Amino acid sequence: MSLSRDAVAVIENPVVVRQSFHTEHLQVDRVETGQNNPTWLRELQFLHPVSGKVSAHKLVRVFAALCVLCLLGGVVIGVWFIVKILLRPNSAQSPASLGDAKDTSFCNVTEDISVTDPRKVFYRISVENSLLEIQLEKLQTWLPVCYERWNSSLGTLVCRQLGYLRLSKHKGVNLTDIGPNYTDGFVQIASEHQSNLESLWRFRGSCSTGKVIALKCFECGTRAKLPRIIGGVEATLGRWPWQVSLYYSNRHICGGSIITNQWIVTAAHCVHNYRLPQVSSWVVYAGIVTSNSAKLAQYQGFAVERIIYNKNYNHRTHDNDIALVKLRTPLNFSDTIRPVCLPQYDHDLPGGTQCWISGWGYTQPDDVHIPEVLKEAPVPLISTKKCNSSCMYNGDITPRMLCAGYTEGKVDACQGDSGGPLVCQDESVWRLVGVVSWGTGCAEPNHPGVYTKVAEFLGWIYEIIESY
Ligand code: 4AZ
Repeated sequence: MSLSRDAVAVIENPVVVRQSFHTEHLQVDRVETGQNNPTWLRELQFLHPVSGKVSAHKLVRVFAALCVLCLLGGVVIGVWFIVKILLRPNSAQSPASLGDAKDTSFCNVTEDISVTDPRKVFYRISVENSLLEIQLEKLQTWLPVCYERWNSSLGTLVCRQLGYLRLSKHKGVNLTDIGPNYTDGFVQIASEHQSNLESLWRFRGSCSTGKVIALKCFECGTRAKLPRIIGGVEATLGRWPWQVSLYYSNRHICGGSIITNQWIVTAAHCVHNYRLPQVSSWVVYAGIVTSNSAKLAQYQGFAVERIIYNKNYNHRTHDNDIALVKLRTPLNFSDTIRPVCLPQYDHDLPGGTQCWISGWGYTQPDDVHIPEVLKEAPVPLISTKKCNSSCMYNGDITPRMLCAGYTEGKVDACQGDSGGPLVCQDESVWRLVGVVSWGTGCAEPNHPGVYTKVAEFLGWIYEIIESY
């Protein structure tokens, strides 16, 4: 991750005006006085090519003419300078631009914070009593779901809508046990076959089974209450418990994120060049913040069983830059090793949403320096409209990518952070919204980090995890 050096304000280079006399175009004849003349005089003698004899009077006139010319030139340059300074935007007043080597003021595309939510049905699980609650399109209230025609496959689908990988537990709870909070009616599962989950739910005034659904989904996206460094950029153990380091031949190559006890999400470009049969050269380190070989020798790395990168990955455009790594043995979850949640279906976060990146990537854009300790930084999402504008990536951002960072640069992911997480906290859980993918340089103005948009790959992730 790159936190670029706070450079001092750079004043724009004035154009260096070189005044040169192109004597080579002018014939300098041999003059009798030739070799003994001082240089300046020799150069002036071309002005009198016929005789080569220069009277003092003429010399004074030429000299005076030159002085006038110089004076005029000076005045013109001075006026040009003043006009340029007056026309410049007042960047010194903006603290964000203090360290900018490049002017970002031309890139004032306003952030589009409104996102249209395509969802018609909303789901939540009550923290108090684990009841599944549904909000149907035109109704404002959250309703419990009648335990009729319910099964575990439906439970898995509901959990996945919410960004949880799978269902952990489900049961029917007696209406008499849930208290007086639910008086507005129920949601019931339609008796006729439905092709999608959204059209399955019906409003009912009563629930004939006398039972409603309670569920628990696979737990993810939480962290233990651990101490942290205030104001620091070095992460403490347990702050990003899903972060892993992917080692290839004893070298840190990329980051990754734990999503189940056997699966890691990373970038396709991290693993694309090292396909089979070198799977055995990969080792995954989890539950660490210090990533140097000496320290890691104390930890047990996890061997890799399989690497699957998205077959639509395009190494030229960076499109579909996502891969899954399966571990040979499952991880034991603890305070320092935990999975992150996936994004909810159809739920785009607006530009400006504060998210976080973490990784062991380069800490200076121009310096091949890998930090020992995991670094973290907050980065706001940037809407694709803004990121695709001509002042940023000019149309290179596909619907499977998203941008995060700052117009003025300075904080960004960099080489070595690739494959690692961009996480955003949503409804109290942390979700893997992006995977560090690419960008023009690191922390450059108008070139924020580009991330694989995980929400576009939910179906692919579930499919792979179920089939391998
Ligand atoms: C890389 O080379 C890389 N500034 C990763 C992220 C970014 C640039 C390059 C974003 O892996």
